[in-house]
Amino acid sequence: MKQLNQKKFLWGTATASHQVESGNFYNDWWLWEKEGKIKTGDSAHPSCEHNLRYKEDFYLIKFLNNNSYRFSIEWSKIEKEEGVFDENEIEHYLNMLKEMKIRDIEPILTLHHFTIPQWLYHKGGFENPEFPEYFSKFVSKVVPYYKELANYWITINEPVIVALMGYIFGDWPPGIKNRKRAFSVLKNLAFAHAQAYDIIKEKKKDSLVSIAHNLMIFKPATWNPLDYMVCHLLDSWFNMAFLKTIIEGRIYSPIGKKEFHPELKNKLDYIGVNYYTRSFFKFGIRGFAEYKRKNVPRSDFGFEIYPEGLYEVLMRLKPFGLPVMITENGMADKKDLYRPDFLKTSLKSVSRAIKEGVDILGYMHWSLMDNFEWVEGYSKKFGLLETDFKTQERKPRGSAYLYQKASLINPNTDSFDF
Ligand code: IFM
Repeated sequence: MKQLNQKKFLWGTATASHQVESGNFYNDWWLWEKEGKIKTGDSAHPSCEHNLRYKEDFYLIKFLNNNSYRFSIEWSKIEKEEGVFDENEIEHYLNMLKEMKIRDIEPILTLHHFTIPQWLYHKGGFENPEFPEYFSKFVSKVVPYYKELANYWITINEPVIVALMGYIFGDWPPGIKNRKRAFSVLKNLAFAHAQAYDIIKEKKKDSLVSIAHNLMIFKPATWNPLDYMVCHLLDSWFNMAFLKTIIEGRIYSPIGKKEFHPELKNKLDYIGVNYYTRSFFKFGIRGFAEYKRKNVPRSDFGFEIYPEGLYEVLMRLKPFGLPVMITENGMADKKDLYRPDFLKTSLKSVSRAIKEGVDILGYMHWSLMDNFEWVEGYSKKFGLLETDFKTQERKPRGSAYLYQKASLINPNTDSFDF
């Protein structure tokens, strides 16, 4: 197994620019919001004003005993017009990085977390065949500013979710329901990632670059072999295809037909994994469908609460022989009723996977504070800290105190005493 010579275990939380910043008026999600597509009618502005309050938020990160923080920079603020880069915005994120350095917080810098600039949206967005080049220009511009302060990079957050929500379900911009177009988006995202990977490595050789990949557990609803077949297919499409494409350099089905592109090969230094839940599936006359089991505990989002699954996904990734970072894990639980146990079991899953030989770099809880949950608005509360959106006060939930204790442990050498 490739080891990254890791000194410390990274403990942190994760956020994304559009979800926590004010003033995000220049991306596709702002247009989506103006079209009335946010179920709750909420606005992403001003959200948590993290762009104005980041120093106080870093104080809270230290209060949690965290030594790391995953955040994203907002492409649409930096490049409001095609090819015109806003130096003030670039500097803003540089200042954030400097403040992290002062506080000994290791940044995990995400370059793209769902949103794209409006000018690119009007040119076809993710489907534009030149999408990888547009993204590369942005990446080439910003990396030189941040490279001295950032070691860990995430090029693209959840590429499969981008394609699924925007091009298959059509619930996210641009609201398309067309599988073929979704697969072409995934192909573009694979090339965009690979080019960004090369740019970052060229500018700073020892950077550690990955994507944040959402992995879900698919379980058959019955003993019917067809249910098993469906789950196997979903696992290979949703979980494996994109990952294998950027590791092996072959464009896996359904994104492609295994055609080999050397420029896509070995483009991960570690695997960033976002894990939330498992789902049951059943084969029927109209194809396959999700089977919602009754009487199982669910989050406020309706996801089954299954923290043991984190161990399963970590073991699923072991054969790739790459270090893994949990780049997101968490649940929507306004009352913090289930989160403490969810957190405990998730962290025990991490410990167990480490004992069984998975090289784990760190764990980032989603999220630091309640924030704008895309089409769900502010209705889903993922924060360790509760956000009062009127006063901007952040208040630790019970789980925050638990996480504070956990973050003092090095799971490579010690076990959790919950
Ligand atoms: O809020 C999102 C995040 O932007 C991407 N991963 C899942 C989170 C919770 O739904």
